[in-house]
Amino acid sequence: MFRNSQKNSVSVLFATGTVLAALWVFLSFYPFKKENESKNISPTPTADYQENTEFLDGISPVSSEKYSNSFKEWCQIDYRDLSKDAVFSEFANWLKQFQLHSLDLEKKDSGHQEIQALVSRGEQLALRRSKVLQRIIRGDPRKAIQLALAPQVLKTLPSSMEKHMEEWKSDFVDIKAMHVCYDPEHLGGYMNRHATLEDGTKLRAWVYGKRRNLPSIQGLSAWGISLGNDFAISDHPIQKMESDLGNQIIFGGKKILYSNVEELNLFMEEVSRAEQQAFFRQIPIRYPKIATSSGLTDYYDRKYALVPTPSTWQEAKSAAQENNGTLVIIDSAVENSFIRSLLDVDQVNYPGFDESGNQVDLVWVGASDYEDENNSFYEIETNASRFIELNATEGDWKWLDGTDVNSSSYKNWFNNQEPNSTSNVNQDYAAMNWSTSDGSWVDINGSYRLPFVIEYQLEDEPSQSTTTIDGFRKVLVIPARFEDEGYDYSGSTGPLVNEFGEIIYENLQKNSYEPVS
Ligand SMILES: [Ca+2]
Ligand SMILES: [Ca+2]
Ligand SMILES: [Ca+2]
Repeated sequence: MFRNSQKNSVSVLFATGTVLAALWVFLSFYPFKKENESKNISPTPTADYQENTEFLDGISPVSSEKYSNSFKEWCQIDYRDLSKDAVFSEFANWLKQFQLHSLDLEKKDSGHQEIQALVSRGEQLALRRSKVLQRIIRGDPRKAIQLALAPQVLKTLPSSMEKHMEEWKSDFVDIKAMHVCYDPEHLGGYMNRHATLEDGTKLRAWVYGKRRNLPSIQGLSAWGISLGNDFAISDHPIQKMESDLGNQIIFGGKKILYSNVEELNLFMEEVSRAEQQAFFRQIPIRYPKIATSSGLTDYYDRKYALVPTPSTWQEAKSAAQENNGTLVIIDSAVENSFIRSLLDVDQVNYPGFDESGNQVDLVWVGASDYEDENNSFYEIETNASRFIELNATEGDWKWLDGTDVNSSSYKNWFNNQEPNSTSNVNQDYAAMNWSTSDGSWVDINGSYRLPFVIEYQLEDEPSQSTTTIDGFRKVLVIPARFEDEGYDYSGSTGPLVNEFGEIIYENLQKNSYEPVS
């Protein structure tokens, strides 16, 4: 019996060994086949362009030896820095030359030999550069965005180079993320992402930083550069711009003006909150919607109203309700400094008065610890008001939407001294002291007469601005385009076109683009 079972064990071992050997043979060849199939980029960069081209189109001996067994898809994390590749400095030198000559270009015959040579060298460099840049997009999208030429420079290049140059994109995209890579060297695996743009274009998406774990999501604000089918997406939804026209951002492909840093910060916070909510609930992102022709100032003018009329807290609460808003509910430091900035700008116009009629630097906000306090709270989802019993008790403060002030992640009572109504039990209403640098809060008697701030929940689609200028509606689109054209083509008589190359506002342009002679 013992002998037999030993013999059986030997047979089993032998059989297992055979299977394992077969498996080993299979695995040794299988990945080679897969890697040959893929046109992906070698993880081993070299400064030499010729070698790089080989890598692009096939599989280098180094990469096959080192990586053949590890994965079937080229992985981002195997990338090594290519940003110092000689082609970038060569291209920069060429660009300098080109810019020097471009002034002469129009004067000279386009068949001029010198110019032809310059352009043809530019085309060759652009092709070389595009192959390296495409690999950087895949390996280090952040660096790729940094290396990209500014849009105004790209526009000046000869059209024959266009197909080799990166393109700036800003849009709301749908992301599909798929897990594709498991292997011992990449334990976390590897995500393959595609972005579908609003016009239906589908691009391979490359992410980094705060968006390195970007999941499938609809309606993501994305900007960055694309080259071929690759799209390097910035890890921030908002693209800041330097512009002669003032403070400007690009969001979802639209230029938006803003007046001060408080507006921008609050918008950035609302945007990131919208993303977090969508990621968490796995629903399409619902960003605050900004009409094309209106800036952030317009948007926040509709979202918050500062009412200067000195009013008791009850009067202020009722006025807000009557307007389908609520006395402002402050749930972050950014919102708090925005509200403070509303008063800061023009302090003298917003006086408040205490019980004895002395002037004070206070503004009502929507919080109370009075136990009979309630609110009728307008909800945008139902387009109806909801009655809320705040259930506050002395010292247990509630915002007018029913949330608890003291257990909120943000609160800003003055210097640990407020609220201090234990000895003065009738201090049951909150106000911001806007003369303090951080806009801290105090509790006071509701009979103070103060200015107040109403907060509205905005509709998804804002009412469009119908301002009429010279008989044209929403003509504000035009100045934004003028900036584009004027910046790059001063003196150009070219027509103003939309993104499809169609001439727009023809009547207006006749006057605007008449060449000055
Ligand atoms: Ca609020
Ligand atoms: Ca109190
Ligand atoms: Ca107090």
